[in-house]
Amino acid sequence: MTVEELREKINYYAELYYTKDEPEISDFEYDELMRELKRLEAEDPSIITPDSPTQRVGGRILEGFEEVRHVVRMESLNDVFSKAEVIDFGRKCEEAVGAVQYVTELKIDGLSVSLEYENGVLVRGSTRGDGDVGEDVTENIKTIRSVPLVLKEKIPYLEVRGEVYMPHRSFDALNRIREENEQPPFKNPRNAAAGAIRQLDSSVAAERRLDIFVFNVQRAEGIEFETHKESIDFLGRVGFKTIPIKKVHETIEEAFDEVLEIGESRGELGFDIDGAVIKVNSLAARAALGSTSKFPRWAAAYKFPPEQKETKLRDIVVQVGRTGVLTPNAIFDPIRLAGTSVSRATLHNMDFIKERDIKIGDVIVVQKAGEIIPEVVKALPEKRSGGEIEFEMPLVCPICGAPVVREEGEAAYRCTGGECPAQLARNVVHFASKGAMDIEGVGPALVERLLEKSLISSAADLYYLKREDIIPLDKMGEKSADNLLAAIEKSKENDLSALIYALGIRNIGQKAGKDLAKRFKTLDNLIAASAEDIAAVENFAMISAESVKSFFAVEQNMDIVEKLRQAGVNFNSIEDDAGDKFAGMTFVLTGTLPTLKRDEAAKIIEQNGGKVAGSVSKKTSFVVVGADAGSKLAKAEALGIALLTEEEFLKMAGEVT
Ligand code: 3BD
Repeated sequence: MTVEELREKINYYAELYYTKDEPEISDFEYDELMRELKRLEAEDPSIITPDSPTQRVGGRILEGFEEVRHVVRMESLNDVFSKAEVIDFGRKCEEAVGAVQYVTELKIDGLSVSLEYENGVLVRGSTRGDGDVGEDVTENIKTIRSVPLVLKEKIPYLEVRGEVYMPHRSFDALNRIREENEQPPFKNPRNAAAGAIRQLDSSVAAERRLDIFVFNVQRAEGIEFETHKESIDFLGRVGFKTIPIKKVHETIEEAFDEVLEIGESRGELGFDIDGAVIKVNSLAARAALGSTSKFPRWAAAYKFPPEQKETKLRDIVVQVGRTGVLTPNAIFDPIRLAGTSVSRATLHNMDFIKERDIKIGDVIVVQKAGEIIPEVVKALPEKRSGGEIEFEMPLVCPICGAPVVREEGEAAYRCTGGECPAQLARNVVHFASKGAMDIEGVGPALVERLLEKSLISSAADLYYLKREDIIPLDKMGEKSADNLLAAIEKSKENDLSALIYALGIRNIGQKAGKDLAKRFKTLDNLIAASAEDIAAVENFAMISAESVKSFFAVEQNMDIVEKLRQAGVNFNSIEDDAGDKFAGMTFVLTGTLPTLKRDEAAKIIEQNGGKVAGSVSKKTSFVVVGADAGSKLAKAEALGIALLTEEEFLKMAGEVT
């Protein structure tokens, strides 16, 4: 088989799998073919073609996105919320242009993009932006397997519009991985898709497994259509995955019936829709109807009301969050909403329960709106039998037994226990977080497990963990245990500023940690300092100074300090503070520097009292330019900002002579 034949074969199976959803060979067989193609292309890169399926894995890393001016404006949609409004929409169309036919489409809950093809080759993919100007996200668009890189019919020019979305399967897989890596999960597929399409590193976008439905021809040269359906059929023929058009309707009522059918099926689609769109089919009628300043008069989007169901509230349980706040949660008989089973929802706080007059035993209405998270809408008091029980906040914390208080003017009830396990977890996570002791691998999940097994009772105990303690923790292999111990060990050498911040003293953030370390040089000096000494530090308020004093006045906190000292944690200021050469100056780094890594250059700037910014503006003092610099360099040149090579920069900093 020649490379061309192999490529054709893969593209054929890929289209069946990704675009038509009718796989003909197993994943294994497909992977085999891909591996072979990759091998051949690696041997001789000159044979790589733009439509090679190997070109979808991403890898290019951009500095930013270029602007794209949309030649044909990416219009909005007119939202309607009731059958009456839909009928009214139809009446207006027909009053203006006479009888028309309608089509009904799913309204995919994703983000709108434009795809442009020259002579059948994908040349650009861009976001909608404000409708006139979007961003060039071609590299990320190419990673979407159902986007054809080359069309089956090579017309001179074609621009189509589609909706990029994340299928439930991709979303679930992504959040599972994020959870394993102790990253916060995405709230819903839409947010996850939006995050993926704006990745500067396209290999990240490739992993997110986005998909697309195409729904409109924006511009075409070399072909003409009479109806929307015809244009969509054409798009399907040349290789796009299109929103299916089931039927052409003769009346608006009939079109609305299909809207309701779509509403019924929304739980079974495998992706989120937030409504249905009704469009006039004839393109001549569309042209005659035209657009308002915002949206076309020939289309209407019907938004589905959130799905609601009744169930019985069995119990209200209280959760203690990491900040000590008590949150009541509703536990109810499981119901299916928007495709998943739910039996639990937050009741937020006591005010929420009082305002809605919710009692344990009530029949309640639960809904899932745009967000994936279910919420309790109301109770139905007319369905009470008399045995319902009023909920009361516990007077003591269900976790540690310390008194619970409600502070004046606050909705929240809070646990006062300084050593409440719920707060302890938060303190340890903070201690190990980035900017604090920066111990990789110590996140909420691990800390919870360590606390559960009583392996730690404070952050300082992290330094006393033994290999044999942590290997048995689930999901922890020998390798990860060793990595964890190495990360903990390494953190002992951190600068005093990180340690001060890591202690979690009220009102003492990262900046305050740095200022205190600079002024007092050792932790013992800081402990011995008076509130006045501390308040004399530049930018320091008395209240922060008092927080420091009261922190070290608590016996348990001093125990932690002693444990840290015993473990060999560094208590001294070691950040060599090169001076204030760059005081008041803002630097922007762009491109690849010959010897310095980005964070190394940033460190030099900060140690000299300067600031590092992410983008060039009039306030930028210098731009340090490396190889392959992109838009930032152009902007600096346009604004007349001084440019530096790495060498010039190092000279300025006094690092070289
Ligand atoms: C869909 C406009 C027209 C071509 C303008 C009639 C508003 C998002 O599945 N048709 C669809 C879908 C969206 C559409 C049109 N047909 N516009 C359509 C759409 N089947 N989601 N949209 N959009 C796309 C938007 N996006 C961001 C900000 C404001 N508006």
